[in-house]
Amino acid sequence: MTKVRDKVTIMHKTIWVAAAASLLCACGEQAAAEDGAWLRREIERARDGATINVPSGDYDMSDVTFSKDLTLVGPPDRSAVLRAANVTDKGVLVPTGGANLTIENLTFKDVTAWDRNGAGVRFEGRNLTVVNCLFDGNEDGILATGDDSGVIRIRNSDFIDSGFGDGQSHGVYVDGAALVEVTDSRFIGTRIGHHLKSVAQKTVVTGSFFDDARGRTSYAIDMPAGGEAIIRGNTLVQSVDSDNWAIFNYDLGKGGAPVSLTIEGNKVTNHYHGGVLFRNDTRIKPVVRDNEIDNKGRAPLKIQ
Ligand SMILES: [Ca+2]
Repeated sequence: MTKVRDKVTIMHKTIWVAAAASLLCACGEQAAAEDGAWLRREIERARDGATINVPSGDYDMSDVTFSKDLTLVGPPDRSAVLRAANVTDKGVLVPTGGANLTIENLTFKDVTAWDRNGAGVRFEGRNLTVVNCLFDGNEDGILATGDDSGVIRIRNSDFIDSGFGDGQSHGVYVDGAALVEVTDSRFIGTRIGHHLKSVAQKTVVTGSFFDDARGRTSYAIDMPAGGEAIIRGNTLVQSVDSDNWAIFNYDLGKGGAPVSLTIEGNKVTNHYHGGVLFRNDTRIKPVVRDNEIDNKGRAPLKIQ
């Protein structure tokens, strides 16, 4: 009898909870929104150029592909969390075919893929704008496979513990664009890969913070197709166990052309025993000035 009574009590509780949930639903969109399927439908139904407000919640979703222009906006505390419980093909959001995407105030978390390049945003569109987003524990925060006329702008965003750990995945990897611009953002603990890898024709990084932390990060900024590069007013920490000795890399390992390299007004703390501020494997003469280097390693960091 005791067991039956308990069951009845539990049933009453269940009914009460269900009633409360439906009341919440009647009050607004909050209760229905904690559901990846809901957001996937909203994206499917949205008109070209639409803005979708994404309420606080836990959105389990993968490989949401679209070719229209969209803006997705979460609450300012970044409590709308997009993640993929299952292994994805490419990532969570996958804009394609010339799509322009703006994301604001969203969190992307714990994304994996079968090829170890699971991205919060796998960007195959044209222009991408990222404002106040958090990328936490993904194999790639953003992997943009490139439209050579595209513009990728990242502002006030965080990339924490990115990378599978095999050196093939990064905080942000842009494999072709006209411009990559990173402003007032933070990259911490990228695992073996680079915090930022840009194959864009122009790369501008200002006011941002890069810390290898416990990630054994390789380069803070890798520019393997040269181009025009401006790295100004950033703060960087190279760890004692960084996967390589340099903080910035500028070469033509992925084609491109040498145009210009400016490294100025950065503050660097170097724990690595030796190493260099930048590696330049091209003929250009970089502009390097007003950088502050605080050496903590047994041998000093050289400039080049
Ligand atoms: Ca390094």
